[in-house]
Amino acid sequence: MGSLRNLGSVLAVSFLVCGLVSQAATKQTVVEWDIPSGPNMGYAPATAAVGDSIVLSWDGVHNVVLLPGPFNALGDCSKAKSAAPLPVTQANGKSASTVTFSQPGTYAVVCAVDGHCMLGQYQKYTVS
Ligand SMILES: [Cu+2]
Repeated sequence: MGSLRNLGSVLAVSFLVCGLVSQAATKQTVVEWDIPSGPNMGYAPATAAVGDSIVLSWDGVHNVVLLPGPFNALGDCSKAKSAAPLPVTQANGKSASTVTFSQPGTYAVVCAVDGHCMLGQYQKYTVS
């Protein structure tokens, strides 16, 4: 009986450790989503791991499209128009969409509202 109880304790600790490890392994980043302005025009390219998510949060009229593959704003902003924007949630007067990376690769997170992408409202991600 004692050994069964020990086994139970070991399993409980194992599940706890696994839970902590998996929580630490994925990251959620919040990005204020807008047409960039100021001296550093545009969003700096970023890296992420599979399972990480990006919450893009905004006021006003924007949306979020996830484009897989290499991205060059000059040629590829127009692709965002034909892709479906991600679902939007509303909270505290702000809108938000969440991108969760499920596969490694290169991606661009893009606003498909007219002209916003060409004004720099996109961010490239390398996911590994
Ligand atoms: Cu926009």
